Amino acid sequence: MNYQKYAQEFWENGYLVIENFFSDELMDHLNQVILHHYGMNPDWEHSNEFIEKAATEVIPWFPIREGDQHFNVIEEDERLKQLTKSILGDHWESLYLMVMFSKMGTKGQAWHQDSPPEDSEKFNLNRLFYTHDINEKTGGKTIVMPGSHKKGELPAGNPHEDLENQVVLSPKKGTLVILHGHAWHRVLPINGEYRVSANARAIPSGTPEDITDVAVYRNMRYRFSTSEVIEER
Ligand SMILES: O=C(O)CCC(=O)C(=O)O
Ligand SMILES: [Fe+2]
Repeated sequence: MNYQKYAQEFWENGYLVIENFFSDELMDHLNQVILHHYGMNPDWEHSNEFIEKAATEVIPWFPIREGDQHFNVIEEDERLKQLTKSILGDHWESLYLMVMFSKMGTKGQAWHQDSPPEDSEKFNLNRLFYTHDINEKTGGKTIVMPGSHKKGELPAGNPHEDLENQVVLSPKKGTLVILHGHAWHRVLPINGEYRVSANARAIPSGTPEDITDVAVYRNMRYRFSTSEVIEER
């Protein structure tokens, strides 16, 4: 794997897609672990205000934080570590591993940035992997705006509208998507029985651990730790 080339591509576009990064066997196994954890009809965890206003319907789970060992193999993957190091430099750190589950017929996730972009040095790195195919049938495709990690604040506007030059990703089982937290991104509505993604987030050295506490949406900034809208847009 040419880590330097991948890092260059990442810094140019704000994202990177590598198919077949993880094996089908590992992904099938983790998908089972995930479905076992959630069941098919899990309760929402976010406040109703957030779900309505953010137009984001996803239920997070932090398995490693809860002592579940099944996902350690992702954090310990040497290729993923090397790739992360070539992007973030030495002394990068793992932030947390978050699984996201969305039910059939839900909205996906509106356009957002995972953290405010005012300080370009302070950001999280999403290391997303997919335990099942995301396609026309399942819905839930991930949309990214190339180069937007360098464009500052996501413009205010309609939470889910198509934007010119957006790129639609259909990650397959085992695909790794590396995505800058300041890049503008969203997830389309879910058509299949469920949609699952997982994200082993990392940070460059010197980044505050609560970097992802405030997210930027087109209609607000939202603080997760206190469940409050801190700015209307
Ligand atoms: O599930 C995805 O494809 C993207 C999720 C996302 O927005 C994130 O992990 O920051
Ligand atoms: Fe995100």
